[in-house]
Amino acid sequence: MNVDKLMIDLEKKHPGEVEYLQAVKEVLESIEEVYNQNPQFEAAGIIERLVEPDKIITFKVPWVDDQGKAHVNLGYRVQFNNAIGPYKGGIRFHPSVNLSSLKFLGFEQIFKNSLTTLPMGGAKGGSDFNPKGKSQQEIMRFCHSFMLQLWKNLGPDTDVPAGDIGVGGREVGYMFGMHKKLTGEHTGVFTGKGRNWGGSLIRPEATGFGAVYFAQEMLKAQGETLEGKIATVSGFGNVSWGAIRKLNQLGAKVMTISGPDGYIYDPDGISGEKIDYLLELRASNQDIAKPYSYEFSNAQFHEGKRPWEVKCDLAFPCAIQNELDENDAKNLVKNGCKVVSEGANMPCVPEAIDIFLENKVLYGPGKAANAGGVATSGLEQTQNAMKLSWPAEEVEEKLRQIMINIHDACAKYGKESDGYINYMKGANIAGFIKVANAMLDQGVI
Ligand code: NDP
Ligand code: 2IT
Repeated sequence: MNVDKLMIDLEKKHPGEVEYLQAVKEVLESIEEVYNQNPQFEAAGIIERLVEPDKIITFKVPWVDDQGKAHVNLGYRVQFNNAIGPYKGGIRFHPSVNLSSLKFLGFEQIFKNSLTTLPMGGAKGGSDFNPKGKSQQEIMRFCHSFMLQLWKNLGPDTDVPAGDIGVGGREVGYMFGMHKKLTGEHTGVFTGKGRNWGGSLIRPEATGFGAVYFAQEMLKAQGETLEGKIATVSGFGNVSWGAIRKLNQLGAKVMTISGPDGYIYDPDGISGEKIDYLLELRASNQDIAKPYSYEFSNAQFHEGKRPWEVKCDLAFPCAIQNELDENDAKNLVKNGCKVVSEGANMPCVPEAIDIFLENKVLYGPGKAANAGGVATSGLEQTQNAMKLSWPAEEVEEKLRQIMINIHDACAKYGKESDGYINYMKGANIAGFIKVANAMLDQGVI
């Protein structure tokens, strides 16, 4: 494999798909050596087949707002690779959604799902629909229309979506409901379902919990713990919420949350009733930053800024891709940050990752650190197939063990001669090998 040549060819085929090309390049650079040591991969064209999705479904999503006006959004499902299991991955509703962002997310999902050790292929879907400011009825109509187009491509053994940005339990409920009506079947075709109709008891918090467990393992490998550590977190969505709760439980202090408009710094720490208050604001579809700083007077809102300028031991980017740039990485290193655990998918730009690796920061890439969400989705699928429900403690213990196993797989392939663990390299190699071997076994299809 020649990474430069492959990237030039891909850029020609998919011009302007910036996020997708960024995600592919990172994986190719990490696996190049292993790939070239295994000529059977080259002979079977594994990489050329792996970088192109199996199938892309695109459709329009017409819907009517509360004033009776019609709108049209674009809908997609990128079914990337199902070598090790049925397609699996979230659905994102956000104005930035386009084919490039969903291809990057679907590509990352292949390796992430492989790392969980569960039988799940990689996929992602979504729409450029913006749920912000929409009424409950508008969201329901949109979700129903989206599913009317997509349902034929899904199934518990075919493709199993879940949530992502802008899609939580409510949206999964509406999409599942329409799927159930069209098929007449109540199956595990979605994960992140309601807790009393098939959902795993800790799926909403699982991604954030997992990102903290991953950070805990990275620290443990250096003989350290989370106790007393200062953490910065970005976003305040599903993933950030889970991360903040678990950080507090394990003795760390959380100083920040953020939104697209800026970040909140709370010197007293964000915990307990403050988290409940934030959840209430979020549920009522309000902006959270300003009301929070009025309610808790020591908190400061830094408009237009990102939390990475705050001194911390641990950083958890949990919002969106490319939200932490080279300067942010320099600031974190200068301020003594030891651990970066990505709750979001690809939140750090490549130049920021280089800075972390050069400075021996413990950097947990999203495909490993945030795999707890999809892993718990995999557990939900298992429970649905068995027609059983496991208690929350049992699911969380399985999740914790999966995160330990992912950490160890990354360490196995990412350990360098001086003992530093390059988790990015380790995650890419460990995730890749399993999928590549499955593709070899199944022939050129
Ligand atoms: P949510 O929609 O629940 O939350 C997203 C949060 O990020 C919101 O607080 C949002 O603010 C904020 N945000 C959006 N854009 C920006 C920006 N440009 N700068 C700062 N903050 C921003 O999504 P999730 O928590 O589910 O997802 C967050 C990330 O985690 C995504 O990268 C997703 O792909 C990844 N992920 C999610 C998993 C899951 O299980 N949900 C699993 C694995 C990864 P506002 O609401 O004000 O727009
Ligand atoms: O990025 C992700 O891993 C998710 N949004 C969760 C996917 C899933 O199927 O649970």
